[in-house]
Amino acid sequence: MPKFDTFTYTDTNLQPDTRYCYQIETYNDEGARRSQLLCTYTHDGNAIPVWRLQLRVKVANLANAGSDNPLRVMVANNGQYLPTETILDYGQDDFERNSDFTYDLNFDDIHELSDITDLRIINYGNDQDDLYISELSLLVNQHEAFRRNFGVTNSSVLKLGYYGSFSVEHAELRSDPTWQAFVASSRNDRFFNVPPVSISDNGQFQVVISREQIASRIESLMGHLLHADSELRGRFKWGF
Ligand SMILES: [Ca+2]
Ligand SMILES: [Ca+2]
Repeated sequence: MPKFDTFTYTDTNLQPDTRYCYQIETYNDEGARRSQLLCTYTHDGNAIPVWRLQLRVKVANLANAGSDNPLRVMVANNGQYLPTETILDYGQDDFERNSDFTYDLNFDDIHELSDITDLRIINYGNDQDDLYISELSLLVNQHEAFRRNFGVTNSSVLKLGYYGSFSVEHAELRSDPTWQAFVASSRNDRFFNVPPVSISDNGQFQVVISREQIASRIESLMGHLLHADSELRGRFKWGF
């Protein structure tokens, strides 16, 4: 296309849940120039809603397995949006040896299941404090949608050193048996992804948010902001 023109292009006949990359070439009398590649994924066509996203972390029962560092979690790095990030730090002693805890995650730009294109966790802190993980699960709508079991021995557990990270890319996520079972249940059971509801006095459906859920989501958001918000960072910490 000529420089300084604007245009719209709609690609058609795309495959579902597939990564596509685009590049624009502009030109004038002096030659042509290409943009960077911009990539994103198509939706899978199932339109499975997401109303809660959680990460379960089981810390290994081994010496030095626990960590005082927060865990940075990034999902949906699909190229269209920045990854949706949560820095996990609840008002408790997190990631203690042999602990098993489920954290809420932010899901701002995740509207449906297939927006979850990848998962990445990072041992995020200033201290050289390794974290050893035995099991990881991603929960969507309070059901397990991905699981990785690293076993319990020193040679098998996932070891996250100083800023060490673990990533699950698109193909691995989609081929995970837990993911496939989640999608199958979503397609076969129309109530599988419906949040708890009750009927109000005037006959309307109301979504029921449990005290556990509201407390956990606020605790997750506050812990995230203590690290992510420049106004709060370093000025506040949880007391316990
Ligand atoms: Ca904490
Ligand atoms: Ca440690």
